[in-house]
Amino acid sequence: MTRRLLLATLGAVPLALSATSPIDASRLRSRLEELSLCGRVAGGSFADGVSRVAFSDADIAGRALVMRWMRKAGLDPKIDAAGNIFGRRAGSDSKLEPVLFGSHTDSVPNGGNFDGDLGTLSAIEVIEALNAQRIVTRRPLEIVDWTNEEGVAYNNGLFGSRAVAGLLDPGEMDAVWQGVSQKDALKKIGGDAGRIDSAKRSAGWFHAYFELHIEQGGNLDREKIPIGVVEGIVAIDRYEVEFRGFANHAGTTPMADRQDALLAASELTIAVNEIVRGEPGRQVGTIGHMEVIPNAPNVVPGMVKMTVELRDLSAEKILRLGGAVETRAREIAAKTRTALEFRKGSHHGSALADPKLQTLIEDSSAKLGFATKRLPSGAGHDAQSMARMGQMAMIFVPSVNGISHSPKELTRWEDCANGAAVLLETVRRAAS
Ligand code: HGY
Ligand code: MN
Ligand code: MN
Repeated sequence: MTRRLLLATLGAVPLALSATSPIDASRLRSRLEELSLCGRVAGGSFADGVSRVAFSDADIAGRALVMRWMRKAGLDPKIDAAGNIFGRRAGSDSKLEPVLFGSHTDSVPNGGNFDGDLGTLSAIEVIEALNAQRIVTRRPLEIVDWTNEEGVAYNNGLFGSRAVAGLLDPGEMDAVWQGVSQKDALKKIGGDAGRIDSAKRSAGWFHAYFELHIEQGGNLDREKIPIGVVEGIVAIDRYEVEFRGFANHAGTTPMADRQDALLAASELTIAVNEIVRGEPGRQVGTIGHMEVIPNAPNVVPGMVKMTVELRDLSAEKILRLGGAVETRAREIAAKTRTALEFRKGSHHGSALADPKLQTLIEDSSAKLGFATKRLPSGAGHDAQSMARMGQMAMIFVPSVNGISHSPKELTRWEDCANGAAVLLETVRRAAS
């Protein structure tokens, strides 16, 4: 046994996928590259990332590719009322609950080529590998491409998985975004708002849920560890904030007479940073979206619409921080003589991965010669919706320099294939 193989067996050195790996690494790569064409900027390249926001034409094109590849793997893709795409592979005992695994293929604007895509396409690769090995698992297998995980559209993420888990917010189906109703957007992707309740499944409908995903942080890359085993996923609170001032002439309105909505929004942006960094911990706060109205160089901004997003493993902490942010927003509105609307946009509870499934991922990784590390997820995932219905676990692979939600998002091809191989081994064991 070579030294490298010995070290790999000990889990010290990642063993690049041997040529005999059942995962077809080159097909996974070429499909990730092909999917990246859906939402690529005109004249761009793979390195320019994607804009494949849910319900967009690019999203629809990406979903069509996923369904084509599911069919090629012998599945018969079905779209539920929430637009989720499911593909089921029979097991030897059809009475058993399936092992469910997958991810999403919608992206943020100017996003990366791996967030969600790796987990969704690797799920198809797992089916292809089992077909090639003529393995029939005892449990049925079900793979999924979730609708609107990112929640850029309608400012509320994990839409498809929340619909399945019965976690849609009251009135959520009446939302309108960029002039399109949630109902019409769903119709575009084959969903049906009128039957949205039919997407809901009962708790325990699956035996276990697994999701392979890029870490989107820098821990694994920095420590040169090929596989991450997620311990838990953060809680995420999003607020919609509006400051209403008074639009007026930029040249003739004295500074003292202004009701400048952007001044108020700017002060709140700095305040959020101060409040979130004002105590120890790994909590984060982001002002990611801001709309200035009328957004003209020679007009004092009359209105600003913005989002405040807070995240931490502790839902209690971000609830408390959200209260502090709202208090500061009211003080700023009074000081700038602007009117404030401060609304809770969405709350996604934190979720713990199942310890037994974490061990299963570690054992699968060790068998393949991959070192592992347990870590929390600062990113939200559909797995946190599935955690409300049963046991879930996530497999991470390194993000180079921890960059994500950016065209610079990058996971090495070898790490993509490693992740898919661990997903295959984990699913095979869980379904046996
Ligand atoms: O925003 C997130 O954490 C995830 O990438 N949707
Ligand atoms: Mn994601
Ligand atoms: Mn994302």
